[in-house]
Amino acid sequence: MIDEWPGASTVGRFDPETGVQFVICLDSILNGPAAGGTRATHYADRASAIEDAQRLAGAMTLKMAVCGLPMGGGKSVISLPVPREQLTSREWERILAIHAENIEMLGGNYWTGPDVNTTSADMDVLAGKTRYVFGRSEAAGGVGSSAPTTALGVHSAMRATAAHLGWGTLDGRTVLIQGVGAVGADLASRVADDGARVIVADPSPARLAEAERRGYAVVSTSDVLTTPCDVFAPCALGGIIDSSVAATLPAHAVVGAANNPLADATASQVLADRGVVFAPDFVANAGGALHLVGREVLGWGAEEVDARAAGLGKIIKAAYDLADRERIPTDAAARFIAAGRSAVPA
Ligand code: NAI
Ligand code: PHE
Ligand code: K
Repeated sequence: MIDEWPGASTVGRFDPETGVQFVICLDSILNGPAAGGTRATHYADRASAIEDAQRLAGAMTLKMAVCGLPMGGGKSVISLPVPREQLTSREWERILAIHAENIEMLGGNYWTGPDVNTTSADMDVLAGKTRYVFGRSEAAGGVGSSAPTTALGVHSAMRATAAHLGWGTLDGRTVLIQGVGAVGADLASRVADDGARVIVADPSPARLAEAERRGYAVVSTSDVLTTPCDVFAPCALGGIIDSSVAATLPAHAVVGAANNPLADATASQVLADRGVVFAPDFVANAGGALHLVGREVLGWGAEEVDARAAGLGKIIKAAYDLADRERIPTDAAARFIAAGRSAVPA
């Protein structure tokens, strides 16, 4: 996968004591230091960990570029031999210490932040050993979780999609949210406030109980891709829509927070051919980057950040219009927009 990757650099390290593989990918530093979160999860093998880190880093480059943020794209993957919850706190401390050392070695060319299975508390720990960390807790002088701003941006993208499809608003529409974690739960309450009927799926019994308390319908995680809805919102993990899912997904639009929800290169064309509108993930979920980079690098206040996240729908709309005009998939259109705003090639 290194042979085929046009990115700037991939660095790796193995820790024999914990059995953890560390990967940091710098996709691009053309617009500034590469930035992107730290994902801690289990992968089948080292090649899949590297490949995921590379694809996630590529999405970060596009996300920063499309928002005009002065950063490149990067990502860290901490590939765990066991699920995150099975690690002892000692092991996790050791893992974070090694990760911090790896980041420090990159000398500021890579800045990390929270991602799947890492939190602001983990960023506080990393920050004890390296300064190249976004999203520390507010108590430790950071700007805390980026999830609320991410949800705000996804909501804006969903509203723009409803307008584009001629629905006007989300009132009376069915929105199926895959994953009601930090972003998905916040998104659910936003679209419910717009009058949408919310359906959720999540493997966590506690999260489902909360969803039911709020009056949302629930479907099993295995039925997510076959349950009819107006908008499908992937807010769990990526890689869920391959070309065959794209050919059958019973939705009018896909608008969510998950990075890289499309699993192969033709899925977006297959969706487009069926008239299923796809909101490019690296635009729809850019609220988190706006929060972290806007507040911690550019010195924006919370209102400025929220106004920009609420404006992501305008970029989504521009991508839809360009896609219609040029007869190209919406993600390709958004790449052109990103390239036009930065040094990143289309
Ligand atoms: P989270 O970890 O708080 O929530 C993920 C939720 O998905 C959890 O409730 C989990 O139980 C659920 N889940 C896991 N497997 C599932 C499955 N097979 N079906 C349905 N649900 C499943 O994560 P968070 O922060 O809400 O992020 C969600 C996604 O959005 C991730 O892919 C993340 O990379 C992406 N994202 C998050 C940003 C942020 O600021 N938090 C920014 C940009 C992207
Ligand atoms: N991991 C989040 C994302 O994918 C938030 C993040 C943004 C983390 C920028 C670090 C830097 O957008
Ligand atoms: K997280």
